[in-house]
Amino acid sequence: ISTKKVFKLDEIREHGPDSDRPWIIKGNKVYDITEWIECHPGGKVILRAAGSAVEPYWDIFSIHKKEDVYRILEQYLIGHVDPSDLVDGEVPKSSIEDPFANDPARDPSLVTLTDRPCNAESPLSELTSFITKTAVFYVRHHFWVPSVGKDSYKMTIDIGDGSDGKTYTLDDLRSKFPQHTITATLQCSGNRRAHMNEGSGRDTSGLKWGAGAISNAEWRGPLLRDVLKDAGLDIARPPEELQHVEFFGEDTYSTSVPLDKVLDPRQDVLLACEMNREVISPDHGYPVRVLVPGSTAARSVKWVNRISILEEESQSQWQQRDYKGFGPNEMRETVDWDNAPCIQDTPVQSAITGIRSDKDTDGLNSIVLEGYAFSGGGRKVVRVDISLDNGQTWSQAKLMPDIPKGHKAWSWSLWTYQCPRPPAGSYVVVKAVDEAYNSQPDSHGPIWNFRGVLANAWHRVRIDSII
Ligand code: MTE
Ligand code: MO
Repeated sequence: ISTKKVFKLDEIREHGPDSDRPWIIKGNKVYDITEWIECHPGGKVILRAAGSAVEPYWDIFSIHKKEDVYRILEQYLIGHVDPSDLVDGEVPKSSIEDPFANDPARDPSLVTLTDRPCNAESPLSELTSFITKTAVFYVRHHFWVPSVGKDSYKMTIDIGDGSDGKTYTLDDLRSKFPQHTITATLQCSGNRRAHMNEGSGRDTSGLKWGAGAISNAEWRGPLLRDVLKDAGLDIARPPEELQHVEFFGEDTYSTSVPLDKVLDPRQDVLLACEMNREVISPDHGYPVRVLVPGSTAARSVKWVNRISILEEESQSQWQQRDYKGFGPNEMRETVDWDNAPCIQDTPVQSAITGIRSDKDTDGLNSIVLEGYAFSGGGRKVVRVDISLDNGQTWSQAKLMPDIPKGHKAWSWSLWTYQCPRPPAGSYVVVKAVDEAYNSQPDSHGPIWNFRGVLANAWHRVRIDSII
């Protein structure tokens, strides 16, 4: 296709969200984004701009304003806007509805990485209690917070038998099924990405989370398997070809988990309607979120309104082109996304969240270290090792006696460690071991991956930096 072509605005408008070949305008250039939609990190949301100028959307979604995005777009250039349709050299911009207008007010102590969409860490000082208060539970959104009314809320369950599926109201989910309570930690696949960048000296793509993209809460709601059974799935003997369960969020986010995980009553996969004994807050999925304990948090879909049983994994961007790990030599341009497994269970992790000065029983200067340790798949943390000399010698931290709820260890273990104050400039280090005797790697270089996921090397902190 020649990129010298000139298009009238009327013609461009025909290539709107519902057309076979959607176009967008940026500046005075016209792009056919048909091929981009499939690999666009935001999925189909880009269609909002189809048939018109993209700038008003990118003003809102400011993460697009960077060179690599512009470079991708250039591949789809098909021509220019007819100069006679331009006003002062620009396409007249229509005002658009701000989708972030309904985002809730947030606790100022959250450590905000991006505002629109909201991505915010829990302050480390809040991660020293077993249950994280809802207001300071980390927030990770790909889009805005959709507003879903509790009376208009409907959940459709499609059991993969070719029928239209069965629909449930919030009241159905709350009153027709036994309600279960679990405590479970959610951890973003990108937790500690900043540590991976710093530790390896190599940058990765993605938000630079420290150790606060993780939190623990109490969740309550029906078991998803009970709802699937009610919708007609033979949960004792599901059809052999059905292997995956896909969750769709009101914000267009979607992803899937293996059906086996959902059907096992001891895996505690919930349709959570409560978080910390209150209705779920808007940021965490009001009115219903899926809670897949032990799996990376990306699978716990918020504002879920449709669930489908499928033969294959979700084909969404977030299943197929994100949340996968690769070797330290592999780069975005050459990796084989299709053959890499998506992250479900996560490896063992730990971090130091606090160091404070104290006096020991003899009145001598000491320090108390605090932190969390967590492993995926419900594997319990059995030991936390501490070094005060950057990994030369070790001793064990004390695991807190918190009592998690659920069939497996879905919650983190908090730990403390008291010791004489080491000399300034010392590095204190933590690493944890889970019940399968998995341990953490000592450094990030060998586990570096270009997306910066699964950063779980030993956490080292220079002692004078945070006392
Ligand atoms: N669900 C929807 N619908 N939209 C999202 O953007 N983000 C996922 C997951 N579920 C997301 C979602 C990711 S990547 C993470 S880490 C967790 O939600 C974050 O959950 P939280 O915001 O309650 O901490
Ligand atoms: Mo995430």
